[in-house]
Amino acid sequence: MLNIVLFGPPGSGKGTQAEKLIEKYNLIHISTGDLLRSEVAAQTELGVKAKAIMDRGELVSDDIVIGMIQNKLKEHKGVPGFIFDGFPRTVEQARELRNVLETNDTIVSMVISLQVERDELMKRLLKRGEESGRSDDNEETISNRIDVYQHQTVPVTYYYDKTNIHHPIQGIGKIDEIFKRIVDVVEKNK
Ligand code: B4P
Repeated sequence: MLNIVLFGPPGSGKGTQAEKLIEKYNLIHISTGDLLRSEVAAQTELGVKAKAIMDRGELVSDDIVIGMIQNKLKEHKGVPGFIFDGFPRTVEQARELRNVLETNDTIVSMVISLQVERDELMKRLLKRGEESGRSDDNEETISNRIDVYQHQTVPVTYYYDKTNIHHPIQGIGKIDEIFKRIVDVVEKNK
């Protein structure tokens, strides 16, 4: 199986590049952000709780997110692989991902980490906020999301640095150029 973790700060292009990768490699897309937003839209008990957390730019609890991942993996047996977009975001989530994949006799094949600096992230997400009206794409929440990323999510890179599957990629430039950089890494390492 080809299991790719797409990693990077909010607004680094994970969702954008995931769409292109699933088409090229026929993978199943698992975006924890999208899964949480559908719970919010359906106004489930989980969605109501998650919305308040997401609107502050904080992370939803590991238990909830890991449960969602386990359900998705169960739904899709015998597929060529998965793209994990926005997951793992904590070291605990990274450990659990490893365990749950191991139970399914597979592993994370590679972690592709998009590198984009803070000013560019702010610019992109403020623009998306104007266009999509996403309630967490406002200046205060974006700034907190980036801080949360620095404190809680960057340690995940140290976790993967101990392996040889972590590939940092320059995430600034045209979307197709960045996609080409990612495909080069996937082709060399799959
Ligand atoms: P996510 O939905 O994962 O949101 P995100 O980090 O903003 O990334 P996204 O994929 O949407 O943006 P992208 O970079 O593609 O998370 C939202 C919230 O859900 C979190 O804050 C948290 O509360 C919760 N959550 C999600 N997963 C969780 C987890 N595992 N644990 C706990 N909580 C969790 O794109 C951004 C914009 O940039 C787009 O408008 C795009 O068009 C543009 N763009 C992309 N590439 C570009 C380029 N090269 N140049 C210019 N613009 C570009």
